[in-house]
Amino acid sequence: MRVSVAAFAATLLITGTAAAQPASAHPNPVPLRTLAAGTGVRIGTAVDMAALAADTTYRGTTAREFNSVTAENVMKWESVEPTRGTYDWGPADDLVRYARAHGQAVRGHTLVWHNQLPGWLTAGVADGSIDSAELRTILRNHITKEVKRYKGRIYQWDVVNEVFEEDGSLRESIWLRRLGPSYIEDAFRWAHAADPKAKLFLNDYNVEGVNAKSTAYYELAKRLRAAKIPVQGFGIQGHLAIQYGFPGQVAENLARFEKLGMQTAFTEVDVRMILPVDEAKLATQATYFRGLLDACVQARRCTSFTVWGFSDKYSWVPGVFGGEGAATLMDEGFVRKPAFTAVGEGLAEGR
Ligand code: 9MR
Repeated sequence: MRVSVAAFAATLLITGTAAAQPASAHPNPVPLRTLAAGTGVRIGTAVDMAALAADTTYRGTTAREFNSVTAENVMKWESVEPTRGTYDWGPADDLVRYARAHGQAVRGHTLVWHNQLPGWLTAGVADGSIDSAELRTILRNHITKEVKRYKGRIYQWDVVNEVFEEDGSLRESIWLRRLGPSYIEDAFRWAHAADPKAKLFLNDYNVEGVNAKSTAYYELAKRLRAAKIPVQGFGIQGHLAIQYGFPGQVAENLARFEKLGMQTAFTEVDVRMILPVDEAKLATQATYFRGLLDACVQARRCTSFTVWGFSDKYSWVPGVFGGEGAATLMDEGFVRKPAFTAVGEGLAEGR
């Protein structure tokens, strides 16, 4: 990425002189997805299917601004197989159809996780009615069925999600406990067999910079790739908080995975703050979004930058972190924040 003077001047024309101005001063700037064209990076969002059905502003913004979408919840196991053997693909199919109609690519999220598992599965494992051999078969069928259903329509799958602890040890889960660590490579093999063209990702939070957890992923990826296991991407969620500081060595972290021949992606970016909101916090937030975006744009193989929702109206943050929020690009009334402007400028300068 090189920024010419002309391109920089064009950026100012497109997006205004930025953070100093209130977000609402630019009622109709160039869509983020237009700015992203030519950067090599798709700009994405998680999609809340209930909001997409009910809220026209939400729907319009999703279509206008983004060229990649991720199901916030409806592709997770508890959603697609709430009762054993009974599938509900409706909402996930709706998202894939919506994306196609709007020229958007779809990231698949997520095949193997310790959260949002169906009750029949966790209960069966707990009471012993599902033994380890059966659990492995169930996992294989789940991955095969879901990946095959969307074969050719999902460009990246988060195959395993959040499998390490902060110290770099494998996370305690029913998968590790019952199947042992080989469940990870099995999951990638099964997903690859079901859709050989989809890029298959590891995905986690707190792995933006170089640290014990991201290094555990690096060692895992190196080992799996040496053994010819089909793992092609490292997904960095990017759930940041301004009170904890910006992570160090983000560029170095992306580069080491790319050196293994892998793609990278930011998959769930949001930047929360302790409420109430003020101008200084919003300005800091904008620099955090921009910092991750720039790392992606400047990396050689960073393919997508996805925000975990674009309006505070539907963000998961306040429900989980008491007293925190305002983590997305737009406020609850869909007014663009300085962070929105910063992302637009980062994309414009990255072309
Ligand atoms: O945003 C999702 C929220 O609506 C769900 O209630 C929650 C359940 O655990 O999952 C949230 O999404 C998570 C994502 O799937 C994986 N990384 C962390 C995200 C935020 O918790």
